[in-house]
Amino acid sequence: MLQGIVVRAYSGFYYVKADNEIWECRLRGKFRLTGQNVLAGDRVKVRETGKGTGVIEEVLPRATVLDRPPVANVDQVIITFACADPDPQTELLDRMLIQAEAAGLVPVICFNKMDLVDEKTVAELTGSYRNAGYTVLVTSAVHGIGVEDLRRRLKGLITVFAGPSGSGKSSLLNAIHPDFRLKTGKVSEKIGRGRHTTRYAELLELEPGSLVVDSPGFSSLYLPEIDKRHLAYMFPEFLPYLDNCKFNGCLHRAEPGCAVKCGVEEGTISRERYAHYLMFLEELIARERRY
Ligand SMILES: Nc1nc2c(ncn2[C@@H]2O[C@H](COP(=O)(O)OP(=O)(O)OP(=O)(O)O)[C@@H](O)[C@H]2O)c(=O)[nH]1
Ligand SMILES: [Mg+2]
Ligand SMILES: [Zn+2]
Repeated sequence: MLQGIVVRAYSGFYYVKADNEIWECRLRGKFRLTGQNVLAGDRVKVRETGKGTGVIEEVLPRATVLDRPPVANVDQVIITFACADPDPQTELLDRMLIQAEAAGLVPVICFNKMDLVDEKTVAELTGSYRNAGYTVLVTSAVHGIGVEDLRRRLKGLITVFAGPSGSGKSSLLNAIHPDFRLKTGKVSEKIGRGRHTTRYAELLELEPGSLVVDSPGFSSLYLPEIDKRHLAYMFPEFLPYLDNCKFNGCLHRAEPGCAVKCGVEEGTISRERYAHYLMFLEELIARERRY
């Protein structure tokens, strides 16, 4: 049997790269019974059925998996937002940070289209995330700014570019490697959103050992299955405060003597990030109640 990696999964077809060739594959029937899905990035065993065609017989254990975009075995996620056009939705950004953390991935935040805004806006966008301890890149795919730095970070890894439609994921990948010639699409002037130009997650080889995944944009994301008591630990800037709350089991809402709230008052924790924490906490509590 061949062993390869799914480079693209699309409407029932799975394109598997094995032996430096692409095999068009179907899933073996048993996958329908077990309900197991097969994602781009999955390492699979394929039984050859014809010239360039095969059946996926087995999916090897995954190192990592993301829900959105649906992709397996990536080492790194570059969360890509535009500084403007479309305006960044930090709630979605914070959800994506939690998704990455829950998947065991260290995220990199990339604010693209820096050419569209002034320095002050860039500083405002990046400030609270750098403060929180995240790696934040600032790029312009159109002007090639920050592209070299981005390219360096991809070496030897499988990296997925994730983020809303129109943020410039495909444009950045084209800037990194013009041979990709990925389709890009204008942001709609009327509704101020991207047009969902990229339709499926696709693994692309940047150079031997370095793979990138272009993926379709999305605008909403459920929180992963996490315990509500763990949520605060997924906001890195909360960590120095978490041992200093008055009450054991403090959820950092309205409890007296909450050190996290002190951090917000002092200005070391951003109000917006804290507001998202509270929002996500309510979401997890509501979910618990439903079960
Ligand atoms: N001004 C400016 N425009 C950019 C930049 N990067 C991308 N764009 C434009 O933004 C639009 C959307 O870019 P895409 O690369 O298609 O965005 P995407 O994130 O791949 O979008 P989906 O595939 O729909 O998820 C295109 O018109 C690009 O030319 C940038 O750095 N500056
Ligand atoms: Mg795209
Ligand atoms: Zn607290």
